[in-house]
Amino acid sequence: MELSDDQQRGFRENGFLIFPNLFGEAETEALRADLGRMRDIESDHVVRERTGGLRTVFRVHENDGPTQSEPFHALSRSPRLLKPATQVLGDDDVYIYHSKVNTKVAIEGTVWLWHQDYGYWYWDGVPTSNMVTSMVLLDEATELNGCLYIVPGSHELGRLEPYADEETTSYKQWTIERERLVKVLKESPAPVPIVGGPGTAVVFHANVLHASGHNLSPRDRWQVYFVYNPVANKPTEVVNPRPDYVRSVNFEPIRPMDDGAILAHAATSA
Ligand SMILES: O=C(O)CCC(=O)C(=O)O
Repeated sequence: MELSDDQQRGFRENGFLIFPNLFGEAETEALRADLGRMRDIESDHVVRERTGGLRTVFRVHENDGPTQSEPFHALSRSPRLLKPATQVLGDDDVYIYHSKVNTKVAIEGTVWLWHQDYGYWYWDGVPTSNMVTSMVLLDEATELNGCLYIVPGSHELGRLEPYADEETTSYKQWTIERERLVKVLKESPAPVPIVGGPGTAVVFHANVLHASGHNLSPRDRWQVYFVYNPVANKPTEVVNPRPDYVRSVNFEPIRPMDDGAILAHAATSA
């Protein structure tokens, strides 16, 4: 799937692109079914809310480890995600830096504070912000169920220094000091809600400011995220690196799989 010149310009200007219904119903159902299998796994790869509901399952893009998944492995290498990502990165040799499913469960699912991903990936030793995240909605995302919000053009702000918030939720989050955030948000275009049906996807730059609210609805909001990083931009060594399940050390460039691979692998893993 080649991006048009208009789409490429849109990405450069806004820092993100939305692809409505990029994946079909059978594909998102197969992915959801496999996530159902993973939800009871006890591992540091799996994070729960303080109330016990599932929050995040990390490292779903590999074929090994406690959260391995054939359908998610195939999705991460789908030409529909990989081609746009490599196009906007300007590099065909990319590896997967990080992946996760955020299952913001009905009523319990909590906030993701405003942040830029490169804010803390910089501390992982990644030299530049030339990285992108591709996110796919696995069920319907609405404003009520805590959809993602993206601030258009915020990648142009460069990296805003974050701090760690260890209070707000069960998971340590990097966010931006309140006064600075208020100023940036007042001076920026209104945040865009990433809403839509299952299979809708978005690709966004690592310096894009984004966040999401609490799930106030009676329905879960499941979304999967894959971060693509050029091999040429792999991290330098840092003291106390974060674990591999959040910052992969598999720097092997990935190659696109067949476009039918999600369904083919769902059938074999069923
Ligand atoms: O799933 C969400 O609502 C936001 C997740 C997010 O921003 C992140 O993991 O960096």
